[in-house]
Amino acid sequence: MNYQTILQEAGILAHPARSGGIEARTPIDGSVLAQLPIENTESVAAKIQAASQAFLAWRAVPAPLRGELLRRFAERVRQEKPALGRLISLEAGKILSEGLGEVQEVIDICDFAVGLSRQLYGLTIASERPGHHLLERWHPLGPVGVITAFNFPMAVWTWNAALALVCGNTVLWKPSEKTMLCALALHRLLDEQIAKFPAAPPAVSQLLVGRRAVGEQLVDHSALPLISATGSTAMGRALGPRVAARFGRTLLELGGNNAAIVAPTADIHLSLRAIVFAAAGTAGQRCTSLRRLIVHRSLSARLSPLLRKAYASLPIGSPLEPGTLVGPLIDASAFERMQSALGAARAAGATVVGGERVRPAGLDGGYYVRPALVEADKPFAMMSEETFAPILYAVPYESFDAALAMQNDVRQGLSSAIFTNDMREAETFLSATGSDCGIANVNTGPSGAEIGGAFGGEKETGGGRESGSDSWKAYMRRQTQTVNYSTQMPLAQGVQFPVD
Ligand code: UN1
Repeated sequence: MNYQTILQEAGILAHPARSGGIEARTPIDGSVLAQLPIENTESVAAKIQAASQAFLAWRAVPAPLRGELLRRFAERVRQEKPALGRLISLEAGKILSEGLGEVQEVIDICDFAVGLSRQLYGLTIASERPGHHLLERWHPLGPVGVITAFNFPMAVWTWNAALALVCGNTVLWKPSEKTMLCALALHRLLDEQIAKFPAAPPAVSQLLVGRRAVGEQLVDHSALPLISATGSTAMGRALGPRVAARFGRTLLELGGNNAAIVAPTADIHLSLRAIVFAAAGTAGQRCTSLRRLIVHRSLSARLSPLLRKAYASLPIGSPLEPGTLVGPLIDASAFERMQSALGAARAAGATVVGGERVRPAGLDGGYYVRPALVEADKPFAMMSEETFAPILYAVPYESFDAALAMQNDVRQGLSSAIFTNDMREAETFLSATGSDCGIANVNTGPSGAEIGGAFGGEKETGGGRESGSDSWKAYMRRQTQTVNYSTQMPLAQGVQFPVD
């Protein structure tokens, strides 16, 4: 299928190429897909103003009715799933199965949000005062700024927006400049439903295409009580204090440096499949991608050749071709960062297998690489860094405690895994003294989380939680309420304050 057909089927031709603005490219061969107009300071200010106005109406709409908007949106996404999945492949470079998987994640979180729209539960609390009613309620927060990265160009916005919208907030979305078409195609489906939904003001959700300055304008605007941002730790480090300086809240999903421990009792073949998907899948461009493998020394000699063999046979090429398992890196700078990380690994004395550029026929402008396996006898400096590329560092361990210490000994804390059939190891890994990450898995890799759980991590990963469980609470304000239904005026803590 040619690129124009993919764009057309995803409804993108409604946004014709224009001169000026910003170029949308495909990592498949580096070609330009479209030129998009971008927001300016005035248009961003107008959208923030519109979001603030829309909030005044939307917050008063009953939550189950807000959920109905998401239900209708998800229905449309279901119908358009193949077209949206192909667009993700085209613009983000994910293989088709992963593109479709991401669209499924969009649908899943919408379904979750629809159910949630009837479950925004508060609490009633026992009051210490007679004739008093003490309770806790959750109220809408305000317009929420959502800044997303290229690697999950549809799902991560939906994790935020679906929850934010059922919680009664309005949403302003600044997508990555690398995946604006995905944002346009998905948001168009929501716009369609908003237009047909009398209870929803048109500005209940808005898209802002532009460069970094657009994001900064959201970050600094006092009308936005919450900024949810996904991206690098460097981005979060710059953004967090700016929002905090105006007493705004942030929900940060930043870098990961995810490890898996392969213990002596591990099922090797199961582990191998999980490892290769987590490390080489999505061309290593998930926040949850597996980057460090900590292998019991007794297994290294067995696992290493199996991994090398699996890596050597991975089909690399256009993500639109059936059978491809590894698509392109997002751009040239991702390729350069990968090469410089591999250079540092070699300089540290590690053995690098793979990592070289691959040139599928006819796709010269794309940056394809053979996923790299880097074997070393002990951790070295570069292993502490997140390189957004398919590099898997493997090091041996002797004792379980040492493996656990190695797994936790990085600045990031997103996801982690252990492969073991030893119940004591598995439970210790999941215990308070085990993995220090936001996500900890047993006998499955660190990537590919379901939407039902809270997603996010500790330390330099930023501490935010999105998606399932009670993540919705981040998008609401909590109010403690006390009602006196007696004729007396007792004070808490028995305080006496007699007034005639
Ligand atoms: C990300 O890489 O930013 O767990 C999100 C996963 C996906 C989401 C990853 N469900 O790999």
